[in-house]
Parts: sequence; C-alpha cells; structure tokens
Amino acid sequence: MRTTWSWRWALSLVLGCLAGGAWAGATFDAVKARGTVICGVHTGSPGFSAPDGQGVWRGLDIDMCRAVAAAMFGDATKTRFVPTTSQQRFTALQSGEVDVLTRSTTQTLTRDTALGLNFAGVNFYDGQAFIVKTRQGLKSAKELAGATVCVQQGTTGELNLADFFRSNGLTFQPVVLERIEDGIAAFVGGRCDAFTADGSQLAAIRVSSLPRPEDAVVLPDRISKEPLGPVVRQGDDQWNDLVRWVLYAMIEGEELGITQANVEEMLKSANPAIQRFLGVVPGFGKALGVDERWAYAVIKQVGNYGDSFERNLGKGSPVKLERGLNDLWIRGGLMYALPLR
Ligand SMILES: N[C@@H](CCC(=O)N[C@@H](CS)C(=O)NCC(=O)O)C(=O)O
Repeated sequence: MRTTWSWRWALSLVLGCLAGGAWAGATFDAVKARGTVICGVHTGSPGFSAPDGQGVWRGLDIDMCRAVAAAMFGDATKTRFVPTTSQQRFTALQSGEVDVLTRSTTQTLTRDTALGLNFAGVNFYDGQAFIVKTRQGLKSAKELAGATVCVQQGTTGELNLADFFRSNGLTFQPVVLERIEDGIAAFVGGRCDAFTADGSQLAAIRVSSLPRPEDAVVLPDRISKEPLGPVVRQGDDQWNDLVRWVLYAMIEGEELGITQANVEEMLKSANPAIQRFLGVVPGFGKALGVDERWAYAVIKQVGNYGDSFERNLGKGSPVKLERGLNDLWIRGGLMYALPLR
C-alpha cells in the first residue's frame, strides 16, 4: 500500500513538473468528464465533516464540497467523500486520489511550497487550543506548566505546542499520537493532562467523543492562527479558480442577503450585483467554464456561508460555536469575498 502511494505521488510530481503550465485544466477537465467531485474529508468531526445517523455526510467542509459540485454540475449530490487522516491527507491529494481537500487543513508556507499545494481561500478561521478536565480548575493555558500534553502527529499542532511552551519559558511533556482516537482515549484515560488541537475540533470532540462533555473544558487561549480552507494541487489553475470562487460565492451570497430560503425571490431582484451573481445577467459562468446559474445552484442547494455555518456549527447545532472571526467583515469578522465583478 505504502509503495503504491509513494510511487503514485512521485509519478504525479514528475508529470506535473514536465507538463508545467499545461496542467492548467487537468483536474477541472477530469472532474467534468467523471461527473463527480471527489473530496478528501475529515474522518469524523461533527459540524465540519461527519456521517449522520443515516450515513449522510454533513458539515461545513462537506457543504464546501457539495457547493463545488453544485457549481460544476448544477447538482450538489455529485460528490464522493474520502475520509483522510492528518497524515494521509496530502498524499491523497498529491496522488490524485482526491480532487480537493475540504478538511480542516491549515494553510502554511511550508505546505504551499514544499508540498506543492495551492489554497483556495479560508472557510474557517481557527486557532489552536487546549482541552482539559473541568476538575483541574484551570483558567489559562499558561497554567499548564509541567503538564503532559497529547497532540496528533502530522498536524500543525506539534510545532505550535513546542513554540508555545518554549516562548513562555514553561516545561511540558508531549505525547505524540498517530490517530485521533488514541489522543482522545489518552486524554479520557488520564495519560495526558491536556489534549491540543484546533479549537473548533476540540469543541466538536467535547460534545461528540467524550463520555461526559461537562467533565472537560476548552481553555480560552488560542496559541496559533489556523486558517482552514480547501486545498488543491499546485499548477491546477482552472480548478483552483472554481473552488475559490465557489467559496467566495457562499460568502458574497450572505453579504448580498441571498439565502437558501429566498434565492427564488432574489431571481427577480433589480439589484445589478444580485442579477450578475445569480446569472440573470450572464458572464461569470462563462468566465469560470461552468453554467451561468452556478452561484444560484450553490445557494439553492447548499446555502450561503451563514446558512451553512448556522446549520452545522451555530447555536442551534450541537457544537454551538460563535461566528466570531468567521463572521462577515461588515460585522467585524474576517469573511471577505473578493469582488464578484
Ligand atoms: N488544522 C491542523 C490540524 C488538522 C487535523 O488534522 N487535526 C487532527 C486533530 S483533530 C485531525 O483532524 N485528526 C483526525 C484524523 O487524523 O483522523 C492542520 O492542518 O494540521
């Protein structure tokens, strides 16, 4: 299995180098011909990416994938979800097993360059946090001096953890685990005093994977910036453009007040920005290589960014996250779509 992976990865890199700019339409064309978007997703993180009781995948990252399918095919169901662990995810993308990662992946310089990836925008601004037992009575991560801290291998969390303790002149004992399940079990079983990961993931783990959520608390500190978003292969420009503008369309749809509930009404709007957005006045579809109703299909079938956030992560969901940084820029958040113009 391992040999096949590395062989396929090496081949894809060689082909990518040889072909150079000729790769511009490779994935876009392949996805179109196949009729399905294959997304690398999280193995199970409620609110972001997890199968429900009927085995239907749900979550913010799942919606991102469905939105790409809606734009590409006018049909949000034309998706296939491939669960990937922290370790496997980049190989899955590089080898061509998946077309895009929509999976709590932080955008960093090293991943952008050395791993040959491209980032198609941010669909969740996160930060690394710690979860501890409530009975420890901790108020801040700085009180974790001397603690044993569990962290998952292959995540940005490993380096952030070391940096945090070092820059604060504190000692700690890291326990690096290969699988998320092992990390949770180690935390629950008391092998580590704290478990560290993206704050949103910890909030999801707390409500979904702990025997008694009230026995654990996510500390308020955010020790890093974790801008999460869809990832594509470098040199795959047309595909990158599509994924990026689908994300922007979800954000812009919210800013324009176009929701899953009112999109039909909005087709009659006299606002020129809304007419262009929904393809009533054509142009954007042709530019992206898809149907003029691409953004209409995204909002109608998946919803705008706020629709998706509220459904999956908001106050009515089990994870109950605040919009915070993930609110629109016009309300003080960081969600800012480049102009659809
Ligand atoms: N955003 C960070 C962390 C993302 C991540 O992979 N988190 C872990 C810990 S919650 C995870 O998803 N584990 C699930 C798995 O490997 O199956 C990154 O990109 O490195």
